[in-house]
Amino acid sequence: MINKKPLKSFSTWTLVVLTLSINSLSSVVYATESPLDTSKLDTESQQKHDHHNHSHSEKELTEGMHHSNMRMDQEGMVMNENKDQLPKDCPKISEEVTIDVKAGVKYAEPYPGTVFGFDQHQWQAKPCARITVNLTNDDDIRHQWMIHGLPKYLYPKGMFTIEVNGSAKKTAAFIVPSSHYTYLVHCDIAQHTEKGMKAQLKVGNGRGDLPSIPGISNPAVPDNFTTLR
Ligand SMILES: [Cu+2]
Repeated sequence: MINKKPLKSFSTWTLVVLTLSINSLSSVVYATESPLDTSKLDTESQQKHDHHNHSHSEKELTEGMHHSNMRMDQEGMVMNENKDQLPKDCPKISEEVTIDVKAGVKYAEPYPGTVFGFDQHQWQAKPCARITVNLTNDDDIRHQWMIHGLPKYLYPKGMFTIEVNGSAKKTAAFIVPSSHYTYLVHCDIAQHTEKGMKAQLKVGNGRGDLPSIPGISNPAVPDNFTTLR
């Protein structure tokens, strides 16, 4: 009995220690392997997910370029550029016109009541001219040179747009049709049109002046600061 008891207690102790060791060992193994496995899986699935998203956005971008004729990068965006498709009423390109235009708050200074501006507010071109626009943005915000009223079979929604994000320059070209017309040019960022970023492109004889072009025409609805008495 005396011999057996220590043996029994020893064996019980050994069993406890063994069990504890196995438990802690397995939990160590579990603790080291399990999170590794999980993180590995997470990373893999994340990579797959990222890859999926990446290819998806690339596809969307390509589709966008195809459908709306848009190219974009970190510096900005060009929509509906047309360097070579002649409008159907134009037998050939009549002349090459280059418009170097600057955009920024400093160009609003000569025009009271405006905040944003272009350095020029009017341009001239012959019917069927190819016009290359170099838009330089001197501000740290977005500005656009957006023209409306072009033939919709060449320019979706009748628009051609250059947008520059912050201080940079972007170039793109378009071809005007044969009609004599005055086209509206503006920056469509909220409040910029209203606060001075409005201009006109006259093709041929044009069709009069558009209202509220800084330095060119009076506003359609003038500001009235008369105090009510
Ligand atoms: Cu703007």
